[in-house]
Amino acid sequence: MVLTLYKMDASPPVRAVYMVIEYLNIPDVSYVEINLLADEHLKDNFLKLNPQHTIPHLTDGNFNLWDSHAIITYLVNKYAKNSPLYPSDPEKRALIDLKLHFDSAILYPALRENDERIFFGTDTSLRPEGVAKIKTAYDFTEKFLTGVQWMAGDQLTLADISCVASVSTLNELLPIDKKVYPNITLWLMRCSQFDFYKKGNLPGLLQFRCLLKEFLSR
Ligand SMILES: N[C@@H](CCC(=O)N[C@@H](CS)C(=O)NCC(=O)O)C(=O)O
Repeated sequence: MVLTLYKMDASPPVRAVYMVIEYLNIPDVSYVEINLLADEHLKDNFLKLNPQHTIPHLTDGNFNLWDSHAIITYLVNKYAKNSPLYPSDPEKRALIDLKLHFDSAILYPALRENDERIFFGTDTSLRPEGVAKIKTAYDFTEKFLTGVQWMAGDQLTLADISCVASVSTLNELLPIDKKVYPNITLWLMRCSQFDFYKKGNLPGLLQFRCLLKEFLSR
């Protein structure tokens, strides 16, 4: 069945899905552009698929799925059951799930709280409470990466892909100080060496950077 991904490249969770598609080499994915800045996610045809009106959104035939974390685990379960990205061992998988929930609950909300006020409001700088949320997110991430190379276990997994989409984008809003956050800095460099990152994350990250610059200089 042909997969269709509803997307906007600047969106970090969309880029997490792109990276997994790249890593797993999934063929024949078609793409539908949803321009959030033009409210295309609020149109009836998209709301019928996804009442929560978020991207990324995936259709696989008649099957509809949204939330990047649900989508990337579905893709591995369906297309690459034995992939080291999401091992089936219960403990290894649980630690990956833990970090996927960390992304959902801490990293991505820190991003959204800040960028929503800029892209959909009138703010042209970060608010102190927004900065504090990003610092808290960085502090946790720094601790998680102490003495280890990857977010969950001893190899790159879905946890890294999901978290790096958010952290690389947070870095555009509040640059990561390499003296305060040496572990995050090294992990970000490690992740950015991979082809799937260069193809799946970098182009949209650069679009995010341009949009941010444009909106901050209004
Ligand atoms: N936890 C969700 C977050 C999805 C999300 O909030 N996406 C944003 C774009 S980055 C969006 O669609 N915003 C439009 C809206 O919420 O109405 C995921 O991982 O997919």
